Amino acid sequence: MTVSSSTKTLCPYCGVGCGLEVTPAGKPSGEEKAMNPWQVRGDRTHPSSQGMVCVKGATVLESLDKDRLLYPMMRDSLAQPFHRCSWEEALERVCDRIQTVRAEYGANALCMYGSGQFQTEEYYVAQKLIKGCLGTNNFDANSRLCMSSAVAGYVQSLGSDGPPCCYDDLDLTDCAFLIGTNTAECHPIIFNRLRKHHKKNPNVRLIVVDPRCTTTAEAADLHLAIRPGTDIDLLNGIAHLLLRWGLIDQPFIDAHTSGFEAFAEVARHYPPERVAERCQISAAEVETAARYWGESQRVLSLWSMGINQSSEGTAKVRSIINLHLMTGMIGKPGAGPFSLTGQPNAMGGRETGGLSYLLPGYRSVTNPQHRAEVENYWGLPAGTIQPTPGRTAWEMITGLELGEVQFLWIAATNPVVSLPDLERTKAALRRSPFTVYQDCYYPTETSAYAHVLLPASQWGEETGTMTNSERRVTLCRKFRNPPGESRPDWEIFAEVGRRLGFTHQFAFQTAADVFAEFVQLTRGRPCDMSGLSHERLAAEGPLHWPCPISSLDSEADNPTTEEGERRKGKNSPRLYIDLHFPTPDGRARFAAHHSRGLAEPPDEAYPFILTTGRLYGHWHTQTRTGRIQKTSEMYDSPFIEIHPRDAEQLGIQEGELVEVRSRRGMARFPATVTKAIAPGTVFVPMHWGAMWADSAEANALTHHHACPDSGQPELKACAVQLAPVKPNDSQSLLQPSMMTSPISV
Ligand SMILES: Nc1nc2c(c(=O)[nH]1)N[C@H]1C(S)=C(S)[C@@H](COP(=O)(O)OP(=O)(O)OC[C@H]3O[C@@H](n4cnc5c(=O)[nH]c(N)nc54)[C@H](O)[C@@H]3O)O[C@H]1N2
Ligand SMILES: Nc1nc2c(c(=O)[nH]1)N[C@H]1C(S)=C(S)[C@@H](COP(=O)(O)OP(=O)(O)OC[C@H]3O[C@@H](n4cnc5c(=O)[nH]c(N)nc54)[C@H](O)[C@@H]3O)O[C@H]1N2
Ligand code: SF4
Ligand SMILES: [Mo]
Repeated sequence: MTVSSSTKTLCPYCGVGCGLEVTPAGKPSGEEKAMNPWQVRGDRTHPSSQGMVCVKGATVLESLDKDRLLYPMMRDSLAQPFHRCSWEEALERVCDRIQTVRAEYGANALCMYGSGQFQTEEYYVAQKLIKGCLGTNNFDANSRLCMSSAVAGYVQSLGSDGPPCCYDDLDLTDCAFLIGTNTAECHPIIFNRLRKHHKKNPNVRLIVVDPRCTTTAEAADLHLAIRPGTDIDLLNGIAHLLLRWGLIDQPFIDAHTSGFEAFAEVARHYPPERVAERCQISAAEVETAARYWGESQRVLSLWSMGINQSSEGTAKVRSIINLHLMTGMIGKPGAGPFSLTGQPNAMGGRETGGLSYLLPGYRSVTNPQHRAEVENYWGLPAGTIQPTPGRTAWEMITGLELGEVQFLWIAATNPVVSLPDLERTKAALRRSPFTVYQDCYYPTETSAYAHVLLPASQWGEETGTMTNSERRVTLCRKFRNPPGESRPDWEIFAEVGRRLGFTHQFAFQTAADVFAEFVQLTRGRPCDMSGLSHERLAAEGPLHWPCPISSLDSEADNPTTEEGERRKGKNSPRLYIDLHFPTPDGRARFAAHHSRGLAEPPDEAYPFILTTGRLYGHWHTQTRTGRIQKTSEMYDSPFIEIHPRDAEQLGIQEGELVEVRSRRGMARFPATVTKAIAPGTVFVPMHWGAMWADSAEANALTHHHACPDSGQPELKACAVQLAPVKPNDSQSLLQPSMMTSPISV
């Protein structure tokens, strides 16, 4: 057991990636009996966070021993109770099933649905097992619901995935453009840093684009409360004015981009009056935003789910990048398009190929050379890796409906809360012939739909790496033993691989071995991490990629320049500082997009736009934060935000229960009547699944329609109708406390 007096690790929650330090708390005595044996604080030496943490990082220890899944369990059908079984029995059943399904239906009837909460090593071993050894690309992750539009946008516009900026840019920008992100609640330590810089420097502008007046928007110099789904109109409107005023960087455009003319032609159709009407803001507000852009030397755009979770998410991302390209604001300190990663290791997922069209090292399954490189490295026969993308998360659901998916392995995600159109999702999972669920907690909403439960160890119980939003890789060290019989995810995947006959491919002894194998596959790729190892990260602390091994000891480089640092294998904080982009012609590409609008616009029957999102103290489906006193006490219950004008029209009073219906489902929430939301739009948090409240699931209402380029569903907008619930109906509808028994299907 690796217990030392102080263990440096990373916060397991959001993509800010704050360093944490865990120390033994000393012996509990007297009334302190319930005291946790560990205590946690921010790691002052972590360069990304410099000792800062938010409430989630500060309280995470409390969740470690609550309701853990401690041993494997199984049952023959969902109608039966689970019974405890040995790892031997559980793995034998899983492997038998994989073999039978492969033989009877082919490898494409097998699916794994994973998570940005895997460590990089776990992601990598899963890719090798599913896409390599089993020969199906049906591995997808919850990042499909999260970052896939950012990935597609970066690839299409810049030639490769990878956020080009770093957190130091937060202190260097003179205009922060925050669009579709509630940074103050969801990336709090990034927001604190930006806020400090903004407060200290009166000339620095802060623009926030969000249909809600969030905590983030409250701090802005300019808040544009646009109608949901009108981001492209606004972005094209800003471009229109920059063109009209000549505030563009023509030499940059000429030397480093392509497609400008087609884009400029589109932007000509977006005069401020038209944009104002579409976005339901004033023309003066559009002009102010454009003026801030035009007057600034270093604009830094930050975005997250208000952009990505859209049926035109990729086009939205590309429209943000357009503004950076036309003003030359990329590849220099303080400027650039900077997607804020949601989960702690969504970045590592991208590096290891953790979506159904990717392969490790920012490779693609559709590229024959990429497939050959990976097959060769994995010691597999040519042609093993399939040339077409596998199923997206939602296509796994439709595959179950059609009987095409016969085996589903879910790990480190809770889809019975987080996937769209939950009634349909649940019905499909009920039909699943065989579902394996690998999680740390029991019960969760998803465990009710599984045939086999595999207990995973989690944060603090296994050593591995994660990459945060600024491409910085941290070694997350183990400080306690896994409870019960739980095991690290990568060990479970590797064991299954060996049992299926791939002993050579899964001979890893430690996570460090896995990492060493993985980083070799990134050699020469845009996300080159070949200079990294667990050993080096332990010795030097967290490091940025690109970090190639090739010139670790090169004498010729000038270490005082960023490029010199990079070539010496040191951490390189920014991409594209040479203004060369990884496209065939080395130029970044403009995109010419008009908005297509929402997939399900409001109409007479469903007149409101429902948007969904997050709260500061909760993490997703509450598997951890719902079990922590401080964070669970921060919010009494779920709620729906509704504008006073709409509330009055519908006869809804503050605190009254509102029934919300979409074409797919129903949910009920107490009303929060507030001007913080635009009229015509309502907001509910995503955190309350069936375990934590009755009928308060945001995703009972949402739809699955997704961006055609990224496959990311439009979780941020669907059409709903509202009605107050009559007082005598409202009894016992809300149970804010957690249910104690496993929920049934
Ligand atoms: N406290 C907390 N922090 C988290 C998480 C958590 O669960 N809790 N989860 C992490 C993860 S995985 C993620 S992905 C991130 C998400 O981080 P964010 O994206 O910041 O969070 P959300 O609340 O989902 O959505 C952000 C905002 O988008 C706005 N929005 C809705 N529709 C539109 C639109 O059409 N246009 C624009 N411009 N804005 C729109 C919403 O009003 C909302 O305020 O947070 C990470 N951090
Ligand atoms: N309506 C609506 N829906 C949304 C969103 C939204 O904004 N609106 N956001 C979407 C986004 S961006 C995201 S990222 C998803 C998040 O949705 P989920 O991924 O479903 O949410 P989590 O609650 O984080 O689930 C993670 C699970 O992994 C388990 N876990 C933690 N660590 C480990 C580990 O090391 N190993 C294993 N095996 N398990 C582990 C936890 O116990 C938990 O059950 O929700 C999506 N759904
Ligand atoms: S900002 Fe994110 S990474 Fe940092 S402590 Fe909070 S949840 Fe953890
Ligand atoms: Mo996310």
